[in-house]
This record gives sequence, structure tokens and C-alpha cells, in this order.
Amino acid sequence: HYSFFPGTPVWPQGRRDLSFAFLPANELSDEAKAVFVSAFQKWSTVIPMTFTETTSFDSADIKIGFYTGDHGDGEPFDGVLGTLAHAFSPPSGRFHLDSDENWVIGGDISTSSLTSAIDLESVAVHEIGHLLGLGHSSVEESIMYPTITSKTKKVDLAIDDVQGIQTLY
Ligand code: TQI
Ligand code: ZN
Ligand code: ZN
Repeated sequence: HYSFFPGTPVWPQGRRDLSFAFLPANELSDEAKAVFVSAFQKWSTVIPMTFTETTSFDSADIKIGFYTGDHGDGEPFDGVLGTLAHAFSPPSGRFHLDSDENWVIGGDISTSSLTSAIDLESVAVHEIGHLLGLGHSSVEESIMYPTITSKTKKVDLAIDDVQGIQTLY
């Protein structure tokens, strides 16, 4: 079953069109950016919220950045595997990913030669759930289940994820 953060923080009423931006220094490829767009769409199809890219990182509601190790928020990354990414509860909008992971975009990850390959979209859909206010779920099929196996892809919302997010928005 789905859960929320303590105190059930959400984006306030009236904040239904959120902007997101990529850390300019990361110089992400269009292909990588498209993964995040697709991940946002999974959620925007089931709730009355939209997510629009802006080039202004500082003023964006949701700030997406890849970082290595200690990056100044008290939650350092740890190299390959372990923590892959983290996102803070609403209305923080901070969405950080560990640069040291072997991120895979698209294609068939199950045949990747890297044992530590991690599907970027799977992690993005999960972290956006956190950004919107979902905690972890006890339902194994759900996006918000707190375990991901390397070399697997899980990008479609389960009924449990939909019920959880529709309770919030
Ligand atoms: N990062 C953890 C996560 O996003 C960070 C975290 C731990 C957390 N406890 C939390 C976030 C409680 C919010 C609330 O869950 S992670 C997965 C999963 C991670 C884990 O790098 O371990 C995914 C990132 F759920 F599959 F294990 C993405 Cl998909
Ligand atoms: Zn961080
Ligand atoms: Zn999580």
C-alpha cells in the first residue's frame, strides 16, 4: 500500500503547473532530457498537474542535477550502486542523481554488459513520486516499492501508485 511523508506535504492548491530545469553544468543530451519528460508524463496523465521545462534553473520549481559524492545537502552520494538518487518532499523540488552510476537510457537494459546498469527512467519515475509527496509502498509491483534490481526496467505506474497520487491531487 502507498504511503505519504510525515505530515503529508503536497504542492499547494494553485501550483498545478510546475516547472523543471536541468543543472546547466551537467550538459545533458536531448536523449537524457527526454527520459525525464517521459517520466513526468507518467504522473501527469493521472493527476491534474503539468510539468514544463524551463531554462532558468534557479527559478524552476523542480531542479534536476547529477552530482558526485558530497554535494552540499548533507546526503552525500556513494559511488556505484548504494544510493542512486534522492528527491525531497514537497515543496522542495530538489531532485539529485548520483553521477557515478552506470545510467542506461532506453534500449533493452536486461542485456546490458554492465552488472551495475541502472535504468534512468525507472529511477526518475520513482523520484518524481517522492517530489510529489509519495513515500514508499509495500506493493512489489508499484513504482514506489523501495527496491530496484539492477538491469531491470519498471516505468509504468501500478494501481497502487495511481491511487496514492490521486489521493494527494
Ligand atoms: N534513494 C532512496 C529512494 O529514493 C532515498 C530514500 C531512502 C528515500 N529512504 C527514503 C526517499 C524515504 C524518500 C523517502 O528511495 S535510492 C529506488 C528503489 C533509490 C531507490 O537511491 O536508494 C529507486 C532510488 F526504490 F527502487 F529502491 C530510486 Cl527506484
Ligand atoms: Zn542531494
Ligand atoms: Zn524511494
